Amino acid sequence: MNKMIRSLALLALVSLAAPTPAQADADRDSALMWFDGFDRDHDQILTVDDIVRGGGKSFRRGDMDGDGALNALEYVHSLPEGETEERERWLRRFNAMDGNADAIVTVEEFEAFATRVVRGADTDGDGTMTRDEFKLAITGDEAQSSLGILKQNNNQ
Ligand SMILES: [Ca+2]
Ligand SMILES: [Ca+2]
Ligand SMILES: [Ca+2]
Repeated sequence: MNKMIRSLALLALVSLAAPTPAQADADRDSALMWFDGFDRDHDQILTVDDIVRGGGKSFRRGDMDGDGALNALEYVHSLPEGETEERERWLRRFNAMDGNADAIVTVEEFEAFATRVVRGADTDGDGTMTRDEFKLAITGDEAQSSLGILKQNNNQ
């Protein structure tokens, strides 16, 4: 059960439910860009703290109405016009972060999301997520098998 929730969180993050290989590649690239965006010192290792710290910056930058949280428009605001597919990915990511589905992502929800992602990908259990662990988590067997789960759910 835990394993399934973990995988689904990662899938939601990276949107592996793409129907074509080309889209799956683009989804993976987008996910890796997400990783690299938080890896400020380029050591290819992320902790929950790294993500939370990086996220805090985007919260301050993106929070246009000053309510201390991000709505979907605020979240995708920095994306250039015309990036339709990437916008879709970001919105899926937004929904994955929005734990109580009230269309607003709070700092607490963001922190919970960061924790889920790192725990889900941290296969050697050292509390950090390397870029390789992350890559494996979004492309490995576990992701593949839970992709089946996701498809079933979509078909219901
Ligand atoms: Ca806001
Ligand atoms: Ca929320
Ligand atoms: Ca690790």
